[in-house]
Amino acid sequence: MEPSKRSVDKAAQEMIGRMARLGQQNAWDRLDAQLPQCGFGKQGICCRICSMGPCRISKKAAAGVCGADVDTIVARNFLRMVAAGVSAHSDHGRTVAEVFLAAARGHAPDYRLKDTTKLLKLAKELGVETAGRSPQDIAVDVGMIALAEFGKPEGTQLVARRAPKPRQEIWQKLGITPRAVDREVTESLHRSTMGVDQDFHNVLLQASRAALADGWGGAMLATELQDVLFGTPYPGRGEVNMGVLKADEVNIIVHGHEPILSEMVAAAAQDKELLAEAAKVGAKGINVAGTCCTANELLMRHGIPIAGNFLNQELVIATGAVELMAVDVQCVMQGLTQVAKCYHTKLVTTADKGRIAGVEHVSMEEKTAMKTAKELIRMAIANYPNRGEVFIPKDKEKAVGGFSFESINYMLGGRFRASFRPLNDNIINGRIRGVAGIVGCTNPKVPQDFTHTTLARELIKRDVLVLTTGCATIACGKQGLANPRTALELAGPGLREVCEAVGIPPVLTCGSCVDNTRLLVSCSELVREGGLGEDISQLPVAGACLESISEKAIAIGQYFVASGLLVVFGEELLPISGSVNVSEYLFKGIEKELGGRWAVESDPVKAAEMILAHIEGKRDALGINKSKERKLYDMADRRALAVE
Ligand code: BF8
Ligand code: SF4
Repeated sequence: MEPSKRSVDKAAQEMIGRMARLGQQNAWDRLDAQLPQCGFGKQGICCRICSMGPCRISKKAAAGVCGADVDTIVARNFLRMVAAGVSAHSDHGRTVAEVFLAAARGHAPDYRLKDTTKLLKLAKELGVETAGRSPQDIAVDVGMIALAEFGKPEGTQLVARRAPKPRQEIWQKLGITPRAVDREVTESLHRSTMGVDQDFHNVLLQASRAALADGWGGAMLATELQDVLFGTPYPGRGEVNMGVLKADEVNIIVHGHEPILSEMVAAAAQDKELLAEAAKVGAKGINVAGTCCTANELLMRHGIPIAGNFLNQELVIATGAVELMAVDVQCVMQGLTQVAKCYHTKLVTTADKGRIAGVEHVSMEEKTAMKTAKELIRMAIANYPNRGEVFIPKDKEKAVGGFSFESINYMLGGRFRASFRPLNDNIINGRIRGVAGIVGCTNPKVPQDFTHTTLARELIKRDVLVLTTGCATIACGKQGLANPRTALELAGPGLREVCEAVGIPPVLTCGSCVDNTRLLVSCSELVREGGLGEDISQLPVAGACLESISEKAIAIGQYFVASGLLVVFGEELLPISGSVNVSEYLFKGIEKELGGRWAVESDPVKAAEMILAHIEGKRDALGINKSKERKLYDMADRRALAVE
């Protein structure tokens, strides 16, 4: 297949072509070898959870051996995907909580608590006494409470109280206020095992509760604690795409998810001794770049360049310019081992829970983090003289990263009156029609980056502010959409005016996949600020994930929906089509209960229309489309609303 059909990213196209010429395999080739993929799996109608199976629903067999019908099977599979996604985000969150606690206790000397303002705010929220206490002492209590949220025997998630009151009441009424993360994941697995929960609706209610334990629990805590530990992101410049690799420097790629590793590697790369060692082998410096969500974390906090997103991971190695790729957890393709064998690149696993057969393992422990990071860099330096032919695509784009909830608040309102007011006002007056979150991965079934970026362009053109996370952020970055200079040209007049006045691009990079919780917090703030209804479900806001690979994306989608939002997903990527009842519920019925719903659409232009129709419907219901007609704003109004 033509490289241009596999990716819209020019650098990726070059590398795909090069790998094909060299006879090297990547995910696209492996997908070809898998075709045609199993139609039962696509529809979610196969079950192999007990050994009377595997069973699959067909014209010949309307039920599994145990009698489970198609609704039960599809719903159970969906619940298990959600539970796996929740476990991934939340286990990441737990690791952060452990390191946070160790740092507070002085047991992780290389980590410091960087944002004590956020620490105090979090402490207050969690009921920790702050008066007359040192940040360390406060952090110990915060860390203990946070860690308990993953496995406490009683009670519900504390940060879920951030949701607007009516939202919390909806959850209570349905009995889905999330409890401890471990409990929700365990119960999900129990209920979906053979012979337990066999009412699809009941199964899907648990899917909502488990997902909420992620969005308003484990993942939210991950973001919060990471901000305290590594600093809350504020906008800063960076660069995105494979052109960030340097021909004359030692290139190190950090890949995966937990900033526990990448923060240390980034800091160690500035060590004078190591720079001198690099010079000794003829390198002009040490260049750290990221792929996938770890890259987002580094761009958000330090402006460290991003080499690419999920489907770039193998291509980056094929440049021949990567001395070492250090990976931790999630979205790390085992296929990397084969590509790395074709080059001098050293692939190293660092998380004890994420090892790859035949790959060197250097265990990253919080007590010795800096020592380990330096060891990794020394391995990379020692590998520099082994480089063969290097081919680095030129493409890279400027991007502004760092839009946390706090920084959006600050950018909009200014230091002295940090607030969402200007955003609410501009939504109410119609200059901004609404807000859309574009999240998710890249999938070889879809031309890489195509849907995320087309959708983003369509939405900003129509005055919808776009917030991005995960690999969608990197896709937008690669296409210049996170660069205010180029992206503002593409924005509609109202959005452009506001963005120019406030000094933000129309596409905001909000971080990694766990940072989708920043979007939830922002939605709560839009409600709290006033004028846009009482609950998240009333907001002119939607989420979209048209390129997804991961169970995490399903968990995110479900917690967005259970928070009251519309989520548009790639059609082939949501395996529920085998059950009419499950589909009906997730596309329609759930809206009556939770105010949000799923929709599927693979065409990004049509998806944009769907989102716009949703946004305008919400605006009509709020009555703000009418008020716009009544009130024409003059310059003084505009200044009052948008400037500063
Ligand atoms: O958590 S966007 S491919 S890297 S799953 Fe993975 Fe998807 Fe990328 Fe990050 Ni999120
Ligand atoms: Fe088949 Fe039922 Fe066992 Fe699933 S649980 S494999 S449907 S017998």
